[in-house]
Amino acid sequence: MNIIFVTGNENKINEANVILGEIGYNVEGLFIDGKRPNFVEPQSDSLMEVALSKISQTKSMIKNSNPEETAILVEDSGFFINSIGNFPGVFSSFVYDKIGLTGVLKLLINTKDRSAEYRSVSILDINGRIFHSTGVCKGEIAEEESGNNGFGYDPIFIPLEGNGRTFSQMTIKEKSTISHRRKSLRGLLKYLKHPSK
Ligand code: ITT
Repeated sequence: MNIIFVTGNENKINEANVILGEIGYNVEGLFIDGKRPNFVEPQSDSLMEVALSKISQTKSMIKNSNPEETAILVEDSGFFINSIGNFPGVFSSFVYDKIGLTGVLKLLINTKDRSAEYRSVSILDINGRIFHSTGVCKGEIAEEESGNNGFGYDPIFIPLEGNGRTFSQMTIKEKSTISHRRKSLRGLLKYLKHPSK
């Protein structure tokens, strides 16, 4: 069974390949006419709604070319900071582009509670049947950026299970043993056929 991961973020495909690849699945990105398709992002405060909308947009784009035995995967994540009302949440991409990590760190100056979490929602469409799974990774916001790996908020996020290192100070394999994406994607395994079938 092939898994087509519909995302514009190559890092997410790489992580999905580590998480599902070590148990034999191959995850590929979606290209239509050689390009990654563009999606209309719905105005919603729910990760689940955003992910479901991407599934239905994908299905109308590949209506006549969706081969049997292909699972369509969408995974939507966000970064939620406790002390500022779970901001940026569904606006994580927008906030990252507009104010960057420096701007986010400024929001937390003199804030004692630096707890935050990544949340992930994965939706799988197998021949029209929809399955879903979620994952959370809890941690703290660092005082400053550290590390060169990962993407997005990783340089300022210290997961509880990471010996004090940010996600950016870990290899993709280390991040993928504890991440929100791992919990969310591995939760889909019960719906997927064994990779050799
Ligand atoms: P697609 O929607 O095209 O899949 P995206 O990059 O917009 O790609 P998300 O909507 O899932 O991805 O995530 C929103 C933002 O949250 C993303 O741009 C990052 O800034 C941040 N984010 C999500 N997961 C992350 C992770 O594992 N590490 C660091 N930042 C992450």
